[in-house]
Amino acid sequence: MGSAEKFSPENFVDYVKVFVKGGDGGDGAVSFLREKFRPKGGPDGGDGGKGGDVIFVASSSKKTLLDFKYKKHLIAQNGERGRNKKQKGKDGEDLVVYVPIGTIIKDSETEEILCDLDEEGKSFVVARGGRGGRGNYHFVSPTNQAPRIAEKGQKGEERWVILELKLISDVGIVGLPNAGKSTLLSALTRAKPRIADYPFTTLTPNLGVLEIDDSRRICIADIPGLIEGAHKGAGLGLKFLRHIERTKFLVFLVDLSDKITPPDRAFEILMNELKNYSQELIKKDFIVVGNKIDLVDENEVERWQKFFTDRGFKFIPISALKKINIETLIDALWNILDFQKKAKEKIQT
Ligand SMILES: Nc1nc2c(ncn2[C@@H]2O[C@H](COP(=O)(O)OP(=O)(O)OP(=O)(O)O)[C@@H](O)[C@H]2O)c(=O)[nH]1
Ligand SMILES: [Mg+2]
Repeated sequence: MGSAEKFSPENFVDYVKVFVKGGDGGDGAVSFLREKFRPKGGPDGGDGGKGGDVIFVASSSKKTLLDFKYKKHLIAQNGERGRNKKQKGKDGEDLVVYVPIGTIIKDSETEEILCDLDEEGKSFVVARGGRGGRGNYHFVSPTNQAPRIAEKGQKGEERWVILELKLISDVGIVGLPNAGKSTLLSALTRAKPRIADYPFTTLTPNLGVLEIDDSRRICIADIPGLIEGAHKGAGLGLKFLRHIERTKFLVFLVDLSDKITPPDRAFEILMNELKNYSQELIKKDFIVVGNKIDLVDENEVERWQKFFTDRGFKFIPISALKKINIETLIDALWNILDFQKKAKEKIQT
């Protein structure tokens, strides 16, 4: 999976409102057979074609909803009208629209979730095309052998819908700016996010896949740094938290070498910001990972180890840059996912 960072922030579109309309059905035709020796031939007006559907399909080839920033009207083709000799009009073509995996489609008025396109290839007909009208030959009756009526095509369905992208990943990394989230993502996966020693290097979420072996893969999301007051819009705000809503658990990454915002304070800020975004987020399982152990002495690491474990949290000290203790972290990530999976299976059986 590539990094989404090649997109500039304006291009990382994860929320749009679009108008969808199925094609109108074609009208049925009014027509009469005209032949040389049968001046009064019967009615032969064909049926109208069906209007095309608008269909959303989840595809890994799409990373954002950018396509819809400027193209907000998605309208399928109309069916053609019926013709003489009982010929049916051509059906309108379906409009197939590709969206990133993880796109949720909501009715814009009720906000009701219509569909969650959370898997490659999953599709949803969001607006059906109208039926074609019947041609006049259907309306022959004992009292009317030459009907001059035909049915109108049915209008295609239309509505405004909201497309909301919520990335699908197993683990979400949250931390203050500069904690080393992107460095950790690049240590664990083949993703190549931008890394630098200034805050807000990451402006859009990055995804990477940790391949432990052929049968064990973990999808990890690195999101932009959070700061105190993010819920009031400080920094990049909290909007990117939507991309960790669907993760199975969180990694709180704290910088053990940070003297200005020490790990306990960093942890408190992160918890508080998450809580302000949604109560659901803080119900997720999490572990605390202490980064940059290469910059602090052992006593300091032990002190933080004790601090977090005393509070009942799992704590793993690492250096993302120097790749120290990364294997331990990978084992922990896998074990938690495995444990969650088994617990879930137990509930279901
Ligand atoms: N010494 C040391 N430096 C590290 C370590 N991990 C990350 N860094 C450095 O810390 C700085 C910030 O790293 P990033 O990975 O960009 O941090 P981030 O959390 O993604 O930052 P934002 O995207 O701005 O939120 C970079 O200069 C990294 O090289 C580490 O384990 N040890
Ligand atoms: Mg980053």
